[in-house]
Amino acid sequence: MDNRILYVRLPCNPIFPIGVIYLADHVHKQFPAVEQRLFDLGTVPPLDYASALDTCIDEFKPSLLVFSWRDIQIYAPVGGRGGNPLQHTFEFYYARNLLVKLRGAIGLLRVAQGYYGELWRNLGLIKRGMKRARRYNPAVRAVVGGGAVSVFYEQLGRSLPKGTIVSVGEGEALLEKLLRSKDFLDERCYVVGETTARDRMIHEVPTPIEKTACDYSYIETIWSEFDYYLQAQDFYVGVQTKRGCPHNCCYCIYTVIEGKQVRINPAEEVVAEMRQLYDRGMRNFWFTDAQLIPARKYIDDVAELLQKVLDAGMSDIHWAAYIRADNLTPALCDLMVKTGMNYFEIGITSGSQELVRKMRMGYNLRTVLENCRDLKAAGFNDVVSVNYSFNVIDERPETIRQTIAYHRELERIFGADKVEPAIFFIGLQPHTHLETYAFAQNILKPGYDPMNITPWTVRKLLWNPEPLGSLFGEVCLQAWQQNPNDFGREVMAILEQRLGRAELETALTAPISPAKPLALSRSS
Ligand code: B12
Ligand code: SF4
Repeated sequence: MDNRILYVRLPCNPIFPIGVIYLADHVHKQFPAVEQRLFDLGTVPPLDYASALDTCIDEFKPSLLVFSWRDIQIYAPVGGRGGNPLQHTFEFYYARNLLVKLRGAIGLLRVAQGYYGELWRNLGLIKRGMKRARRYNPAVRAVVGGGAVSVFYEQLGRSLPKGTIVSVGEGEALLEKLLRSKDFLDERCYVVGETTARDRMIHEVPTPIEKTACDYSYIETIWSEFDYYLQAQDFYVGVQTKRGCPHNCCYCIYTVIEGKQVRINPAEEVVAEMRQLYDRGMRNFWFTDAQLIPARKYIDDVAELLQKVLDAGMSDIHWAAYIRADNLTPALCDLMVKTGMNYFEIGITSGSQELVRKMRMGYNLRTVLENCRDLKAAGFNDVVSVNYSFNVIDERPETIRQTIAYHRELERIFGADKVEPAIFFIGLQPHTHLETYAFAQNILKPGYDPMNITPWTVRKLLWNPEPLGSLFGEVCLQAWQQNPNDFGREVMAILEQRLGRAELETALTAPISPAKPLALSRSS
């Protein structure tokens, strides 16, 4: 039987499904004769998921089902799909008023219902799809992958049908081997009920592939919902310019999923890909790299890319990305502004150099400020989101005061209305240094279930330990009460009222001793 591949992007907010698009593009380039179809449940109303999937399978009769699952974790500083999970959790744990606590408990129940509901629904869709496809191809196989599977590959396998291939990280090489009927088990994957995930499999180096411009004239022939994303003017369409991040930030799993080896897609290929989208009317792009400029040595590559964007005449676009703002030069800032960067996120986590060092983040906060001044001088006048995760490690009133001083300096540079503090509390993820630290501190025991969201597990996974945990709990509750629509700024204001602000210089200098980086018993 000929290979017929159906890519199913499982339900998710409508974010451009770049992962499955790249997979289908890669397969098409290797196997032009293979029939493919792309089906994005992100564009289907929830009540129609099952029937729409059935219809698609009945029409296409796939022999291989590729399920892509983007996200599972829901903790964010903004309202999520089940309301604001962070707010409900904090109400439940930290509210003194019993009514607010009760409201938190009810909210948490709703969050749990939504979370488990989505999990079971997605697992149900995979099983349903398999059953339906078997009517036409008894030997049909299923492969599951995507961001959520990469993070929770060990846990998800327990609930998937026997024979399902569970994949970690990028899937191009695995699909290629599957289609060539080659042994694929040396890729980062396992088969449910037949093999088990190798110990520390996620840490294995991904098989490098050479990325060329995605061929959108092919993609539009296999994907009828493409227009959905083209028509809405506010979508940021994903374009990947590189894979990998060389850093070691203690809470981050990107550097493991994508690997530490940075692999750059040739600038002309990236621009050729953007040009195809541009010609179809797209003007907003999100460079989906874990970091657009992972280290100083990649500055020239990004400059080359942006120069080529300009040379290609795409002068009316906007773009956004995660930016490590310690890796900028005045010339690069100039290009960033000229090419239309209108939003970026910096994940400094703390405004205290001491803590940034302890979290192994490799940022020099003084350099970040200098580079931000260059960016402003180059004419950047849009929004920057600064991600702060309080209380990760060794937070003290003094380090909070330093973070406030740092934040106020960023506001002085860009304008207070342009700097959005995004207040996160780290959701502990498996395979990170922070997890190892939690084991070493007896906060978690090996074998815990990171997907479990019972209140006692969430209390540990949503990282906000005492002695400061209750203070942050109270401050956040006050901020939601006083100004729910500007939560981040309100948190900063309350913290400043309560604790004051340090001298900027103290934020920028980390004492060499005793500020040792996070001490762990195991290295990766
Ligand atoms: C860029 C990014 C964003 C951008 C997206 C911008 C845009 N317009 O595209 C923004 C900032 C908006 C964002 C938001 C969020 N994100 Co995000 N994001 C990422 C990031 C850094 C890259 C994703 C990406 O597009 N990569 C490029 C494409 C090409 O890769 P890909 O989609 O992963 O697909 C490849 C592989 O996964 C694999 N693959 C995919 N499907 C399949 C299927 C099979 C069968 C196989 C074999 C392989 C395979 O092959 C593909 C090609 O190589 C990842 C982390 C990371 N480094 O992967 C997090 C990540 C996807 N995000 C995540 C989350 C949680 C979110 C949020 C839900 C956070 C929140 N709580 O608010 C939000 C909201 C998203 C929503 N649905 O509403 C999680 C998801 C996993 C989880 N923990 O649940 C990730 C993995 C980060 C993490 N470690 O936690 N995100
Ligand atoms: S720089 Fe960003 S992507 Fe890289 S390890 Fe740190 S947090 Fe993760």
